[in-house]
Amino acid sequence: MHQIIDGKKISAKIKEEVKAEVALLKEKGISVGLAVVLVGEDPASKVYVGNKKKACEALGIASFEYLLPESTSEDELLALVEKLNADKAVDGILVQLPLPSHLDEKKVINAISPDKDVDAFHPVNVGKIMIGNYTFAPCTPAGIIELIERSGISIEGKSCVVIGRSNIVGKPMSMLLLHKNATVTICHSRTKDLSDVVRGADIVVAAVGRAKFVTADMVKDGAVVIDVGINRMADGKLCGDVDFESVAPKCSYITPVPGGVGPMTIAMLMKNTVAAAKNKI
Ligand code: L34
Repeated sequence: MHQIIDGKKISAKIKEEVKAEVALLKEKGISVGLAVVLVGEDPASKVYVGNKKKACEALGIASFEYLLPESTSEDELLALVEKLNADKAVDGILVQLPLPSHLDEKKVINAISPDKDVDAFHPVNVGKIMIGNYTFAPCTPAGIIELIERSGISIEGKSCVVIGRSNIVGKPMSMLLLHKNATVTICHSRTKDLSDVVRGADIVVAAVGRAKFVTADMVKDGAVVIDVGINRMADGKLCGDVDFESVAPKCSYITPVPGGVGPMTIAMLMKNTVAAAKNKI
């Protein structure tokens, strides 16, 4: 029988822990603040940014939301980042990705102070993750580690296959699993015999961005399957990168979409923001 890993439940627990920490800091006269910047009108991004604001409010974290028009210039965005870098009330800065195509994501990420980079996308923080000595782990991969460990699954020595090599998920995910002493393989669009590689995995993390990419024939009996995909179908429903219906019966554990990895990303963002606030002490 497979068990469904409930990301909503686990994220609620983490948020309770973070809320208690925020309250403790408040007693010491230390406030916690997060600035979230969204450029443009992407409907999915609006939902995610809205969820981040709600989480801040529920946890007692001050939320500074900047909803900028699609027409925002790079200079304007960089000027805002500079202002937030200097603002003592702001502990964390998050520029929601993807940015409209006229804005250079690399340049914008580079402008964020590494001390406030709660996404851990700045090259300094990426380097720290590589070395294994870091304050911020990127929210989605960090949330996945929590999902696995809080479900009582041990990572050490396991064969983990990450499908996808993005800077946001695939690459940092592989590093975090490696730090947990897993044997890690990264698959991508040029991987030969991808199905064979995935079939060898004890733990599969699917971050491809293609609906129902992982099918039952690709998954070993008893595997743990983590689905990072959020694909919007024509009927408006969300669908993961895993064909849940057919894959679930073969798994020991599987995450649903929605209600799996997504809520964990937000919980870990809250945790990183508190870590940033503690760092300024
Ligand atoms: N800078 N950009 C930056 N940082 C991030 O960490 C993100 N990400 C990804 C996109 N761009 C980013 C997010 O916040 C993805 N992401 C994210 C955040 C929250 C949720 C999903 C992705 C989420 O709340 N998911 C819900 C469903 C929401 C819905 O109904 O659409 C879930 O249960 O999966």
